[in-house]
Amino acid sequence: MTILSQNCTPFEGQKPGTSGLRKKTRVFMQPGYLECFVQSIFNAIDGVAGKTLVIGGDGRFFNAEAIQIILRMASANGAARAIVGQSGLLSTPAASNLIRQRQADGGLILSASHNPGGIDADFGLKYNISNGGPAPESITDRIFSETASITQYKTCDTSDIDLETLGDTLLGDMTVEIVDPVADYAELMQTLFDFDAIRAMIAGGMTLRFDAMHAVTGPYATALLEDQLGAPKGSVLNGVPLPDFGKGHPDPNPIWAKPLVDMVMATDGPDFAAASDGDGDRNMILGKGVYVTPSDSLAVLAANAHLAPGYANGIAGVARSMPTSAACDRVADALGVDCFETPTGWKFFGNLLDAGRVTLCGEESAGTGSDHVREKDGLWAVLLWLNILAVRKMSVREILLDHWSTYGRNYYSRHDYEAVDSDIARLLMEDLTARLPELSGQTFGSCKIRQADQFSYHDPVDGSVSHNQGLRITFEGGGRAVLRLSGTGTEGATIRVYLERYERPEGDLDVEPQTALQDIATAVDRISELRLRTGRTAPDVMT
Ligand code: VG1
Ligand code: CO
Repeated sequence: MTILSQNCTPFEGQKPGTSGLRKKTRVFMQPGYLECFVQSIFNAIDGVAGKTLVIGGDGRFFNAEAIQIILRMASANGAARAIVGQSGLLSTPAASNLIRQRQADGGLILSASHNPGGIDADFGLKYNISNGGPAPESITDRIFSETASITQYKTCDTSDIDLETLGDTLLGDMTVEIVDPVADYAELMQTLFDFDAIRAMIAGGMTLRFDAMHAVTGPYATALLEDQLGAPKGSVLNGVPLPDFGKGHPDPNPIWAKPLVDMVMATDGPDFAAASDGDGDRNMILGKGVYVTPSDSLAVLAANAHLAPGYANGIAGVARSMPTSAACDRVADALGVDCFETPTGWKFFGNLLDAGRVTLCGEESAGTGSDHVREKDGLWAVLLWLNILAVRKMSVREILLDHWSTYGRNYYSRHDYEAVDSDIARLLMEDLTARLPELSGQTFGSCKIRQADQFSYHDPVDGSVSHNQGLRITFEGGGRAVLRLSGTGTEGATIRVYLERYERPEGDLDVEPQTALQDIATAVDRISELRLRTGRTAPDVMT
């Protein structure tokens, strides 16, 4: 085998966003594009000589080809071992688990997560560090600066590796180990949850559906829910991973997983339903006749986690991204544990988890997880919900109503305006940022602004500071709006508007959320001139 040093010129814009680099698939497929980014990652971490890497992805179009390219480069750069999921598949949480279990030095996860897949859709790649979590900003900044000055990458002239046969093979001096993508993850889940109790609940007639959305969780959900927990065949829907996710968006929300939502809203619907995203780290939870907002789900999990064996000693603390509702803060208060507010993106939870300051983390975008790995974890959330249902012997709706009548309800919704002209979006945010200091005290409709600022995060563990993490507007009476630009899109800009209003336990807990948030939504539109400036009359997605 010959090691080749290929000359290259930097590609513009290889800047990792909220969760790695995401671009149109055809952009990633340009000759040298993936190679330049991968070599920049290797350069940024002082090379991979002698190191062990975990490699896998969500199975989308270009997944297998990209893995072959990465394997050749890892070998040429002197890596000792690459642990690869069979067929190139690894869910993001399973990859995180493998990095930790095998004490690998890091991992490369190929995914654009909830973004659609296909040659005309999206592709992505991110680097995770040895704790199993996404590289922190200090490393992603270094990667980006490497991409701007790269002149050469290393690869080798070998034929493709067989990704199907389990076991070890050699690629140059590097061992490639193909592993079952599900086995270690499923074993970890068994240590956390009471499988017997869940099995008994399902055998007793509790019905469930899990929509894998033709993405990576299909094999995981089939193994866990059907094979191990005894849910009847067919409980897992769309369980075969497809390179284009069956042409859908593998985004578990009421828009993209509408068939599942319709199913649970029907009178003969299942008792419990859930969906996950492209790479298996998100979850949407539904019960018969009820959608659980992700922020509420985090709060319910925090309040009930001790009912599962893995969390029987209680939780050390909880962390949520800033735009996530404050529902979990009230639970943390009641439990007497800390609650941290971080910027959007799982990379900000890593330090808190490593330091043992928090056990549970969550984001309003349907991500929840715990210290069992360093990524959010869709099936983990599903299993924790099932464990709680099995112990409390109540329906999802009853648990939710009980939660609200104990802690009050944080009415919550996110409104997304997608593929907005980038300049218009940037100007909107800049102008609003400039006006923040003068906003407090002003009244828009029925909403009086108490405070308006830009969120900066001071990491309590390593002292690092991250600026410009979203605009916050709080209102008299406890309402809040947050505006930020998405860091995962591949087309124009996506403006996210997060709306929240708290209702006390004695108040009206059963208002339709969009109605409950109408006044705040109208005020935000007037404050930001969003509709006027973008020409949009309604959000593309409301979660
Ligand atoms: C979105 C979500 C964020 C999540 C990120 C990655 O980021 O808002 O909460 O961590 O996606 O999730 P943004 O910058 O577009 O708002 V995943 O499941 O797409 O890796
Ligand atoms: Co994801």
